[in-house]
Amino acid sequence: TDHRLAPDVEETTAAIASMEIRGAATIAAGAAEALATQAREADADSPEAFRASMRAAARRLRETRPTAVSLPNALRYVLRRMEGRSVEALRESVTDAVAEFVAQLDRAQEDLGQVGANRLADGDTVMTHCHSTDALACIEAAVDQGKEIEAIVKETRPRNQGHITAEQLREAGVPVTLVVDSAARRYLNEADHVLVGADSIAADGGVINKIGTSGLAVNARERGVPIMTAAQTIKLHPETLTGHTVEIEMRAEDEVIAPESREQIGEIAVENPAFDVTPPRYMDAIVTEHGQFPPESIVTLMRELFGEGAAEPWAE
Ligand code: RUB
Repeated sequence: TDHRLAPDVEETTAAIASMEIRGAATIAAGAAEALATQAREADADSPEAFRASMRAAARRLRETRPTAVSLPNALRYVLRRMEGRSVEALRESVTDAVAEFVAQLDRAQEDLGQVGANRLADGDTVMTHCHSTDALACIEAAVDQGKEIEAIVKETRPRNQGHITAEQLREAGVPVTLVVDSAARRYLNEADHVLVGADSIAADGGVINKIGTSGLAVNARERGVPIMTAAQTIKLHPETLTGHTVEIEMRAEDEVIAPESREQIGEIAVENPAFDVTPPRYMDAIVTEHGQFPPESIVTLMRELFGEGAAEPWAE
């Protein structure tokens, strides 16, 4: 059967794939809002057709990028709350669930920001990697508490999300020093904390985040600089409870090297993994809206919040 997707859903799908919408929390909010759009615009003539079109939209959204678990977690949250005997009732249950999900996402970020801010002292310098709204929430909360914070921002090749971080920190009144990724170890001498986000957190406490996070964590440990991950619980990866691993997205090689340069070099391989895994022993704390956890004990929270292990709600 042909489950036509609302044009806005197609647009969101393309925007996530092209990284116009990016970062795990923002992807989750975008996907949830696309489900609300689908619910509003689906011209289903029966409850079954409506449900089928919602599942089709969820499957399409899910296929966009593989690593940030906040995306399937958002889709699960909404579809599991879809209920009603009429199309109208179903539609309302979806739009209500989306509104609740997005509000919860914002509240979680605010709450974890307070927790993360408590780890930062007046006068501290924080080193960042990539662009994480959860990580920025910690620095912004610290600034709101009246602490003076400075930042050393890694540019984060190949896509330079560090530029977004630099701009947002500057807007928050934080003095920023931008450095190339390979300068990170040198500048760890001047950092009191390393603060990163997460796309997924595995049951063993492994943190999956932008490529380069694991090397940064090892260097930070060697320098004695504490490193924390700011990650609301939507980043917990339920499938890792049953032994699955987190898929690391491989992106296009033209993000790494321009086609002309590559042609000039000749026959070489280019690889572009977007994420890596930081083993729990190199991470000091995972900061969530439920407080901070040593990575090794995050599994308790994961079981509590995601332990149900039901069938995927978008299955055909
Ligand atoms: C973004 C990235 C971010 C996490 C957390 O990668 O690795 O650190 O997604 O972000 P990309 P947030 O740019 O490839 O999406 O805290 O905003 O969820």
